[in-house]
Amino acid sequence: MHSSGKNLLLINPWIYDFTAFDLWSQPLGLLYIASFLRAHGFVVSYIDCLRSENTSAEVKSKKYGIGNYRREIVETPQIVNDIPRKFARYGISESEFVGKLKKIPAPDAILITSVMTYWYPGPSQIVKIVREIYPDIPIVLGGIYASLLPEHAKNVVKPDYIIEGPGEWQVLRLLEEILNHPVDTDTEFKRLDDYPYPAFDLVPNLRYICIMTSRGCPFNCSFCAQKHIAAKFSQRNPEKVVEEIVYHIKKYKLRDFAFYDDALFINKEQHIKVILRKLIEAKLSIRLHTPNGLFTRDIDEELATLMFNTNFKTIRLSYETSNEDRRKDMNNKISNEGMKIAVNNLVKAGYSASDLEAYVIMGLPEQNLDEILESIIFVNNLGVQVRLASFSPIPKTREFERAVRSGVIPENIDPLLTNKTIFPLKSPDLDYETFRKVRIFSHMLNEAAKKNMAPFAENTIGKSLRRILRDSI
Ligand code: B12
Ligand code: SF4
Repeated sequence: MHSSGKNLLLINPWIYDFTAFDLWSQPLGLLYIASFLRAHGFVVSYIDCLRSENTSAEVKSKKYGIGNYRREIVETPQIVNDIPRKFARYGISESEFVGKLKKIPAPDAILITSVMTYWYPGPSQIVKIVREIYPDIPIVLGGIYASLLPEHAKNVVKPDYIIEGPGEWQVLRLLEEILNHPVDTDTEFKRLDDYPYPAFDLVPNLRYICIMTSRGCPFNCSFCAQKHIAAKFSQRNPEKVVEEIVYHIKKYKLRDFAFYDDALFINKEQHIKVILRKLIEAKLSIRLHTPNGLFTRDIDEELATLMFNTNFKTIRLSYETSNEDRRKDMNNKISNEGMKIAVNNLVKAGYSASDLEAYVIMGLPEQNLDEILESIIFVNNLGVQVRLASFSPIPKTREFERAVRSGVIPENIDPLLTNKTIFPLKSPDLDYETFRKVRIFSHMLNEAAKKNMAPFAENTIGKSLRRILRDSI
């Protein structure tokens, strides 16, 4: 039994960036919080600044539900205006936002999420606007930026309350207190599997579903902040995961599912393999996607076959770099040999190598151009598509601390300067032009891989081409 009647407004802010793309990107944490609070008697309204019923015609959807957001060029913030690219606000227009704000039932509290640290202008702008319209309503900020940079958020975004880390219980307790509204919490929400499914019914133009089979990760890689965001590593019951997928298929009639797990393949015999076998038994017509990099060392023949048979369409492998020493220093969970074995297993299972993608990281401190090119070539020699990911130091990570210690960045760096488009330019070998050429080079090799060509393979032509390449970039 829950008391009810309190209205909450939940907001997913705009993205301000040089580039943004809807790569199965939902504010999943906020959608979890929405259903959790509904289950405790609150009435929830939702404004998603990135999508709208009205602007849907302007959002070009590509295959599998991903696509571009509506884009509006805005003034580039002073601190990054040396970057020769246009700065934009992605999502609905400000007037559409204000129009929606005025239509919803007057809220008793406003809850705003935040994702990338360098997207803080989004929540900041939202707080300004909602304060003008609802000056006396408490504003709560949570999410990744709020968890990693609470002090910055307090001073710059200026919400009334900040919640760090997993938000379901914390926000419930806070709302009880600030709204003077005790809620009967004699509920069964003790484990992840007890949580109600994320509230996808609130999302305008829902085209895909994001699914989490676990929270957190048992590792602690030098560049990753998950330890400061997610709770202790815990996995859901495989049967419950399949039940959730079946529920969403029935309710939304959608086929595309993207896994949001940090570490999907951990404990694979008891977890992902069981989930996939059950999905096969259920004979569902689905397409699965893993935009987050997968642990390659876990992809044995059986897992590869299960992935093929459950229709994994987007497979992104964590590779990062061909430099084994650096890799050990970063996390030690991938090896060149392990990468070859994983690709072989996936090919044996039925994929063509060029269906697969591998993340290569660029712009790491002290990473030179040769290392990046070698890594791209290694992936291309396997026939796999390269996905360049740009390194940027994330607050609270070892890489961030190292960059501060070595004087590369000040401790209180404006998060805008850690934007993934900008930060790699600080590496000694990479200026904007080189960065652009490396991207073009990897696109060219990706096209070659689609035609089963590896121009830089270990043969005489390949060796000679490598020499020419080094001289020309
Ligand atoms: C899924 C994911 C993605 C997805 C989509 C993300 C999205 N929504 O747009 C994809 C694959 C596209 C992606 C891409 C990237 N990502 Co990413 N991603 C994640 C990941 C693994 C999970 C995020 C998530 O949804 N978790 C699930 C939900 C349930 O948790 P949550 O959001 O934290 O929500 C909880 C709390 O935060 C809180 N909460 C959330 N909102 C609110 C609101 C209120 C009011 C309250 C009270 C509480 C609250 O309660 C929630 C429930 O417990 C995180 C790592 C992590 N463990 O967080 C990295 C992470 C967010 N990504 C990161 C990075 C670096 C990237 C990339 C830049 C990588 C690259 N170099 O290309 C790209 C670029 C993204 C872009 N669009 O520009 C970094 C963030 C760095 C930063 N500076 O902020 C993270 C933290 C990983 C890391 N390396 O440490 N990512
Ligand atoms: S990078 Fe991946 S494996 Fe490493 S700590 Fe983060 S989530 Fe875990």
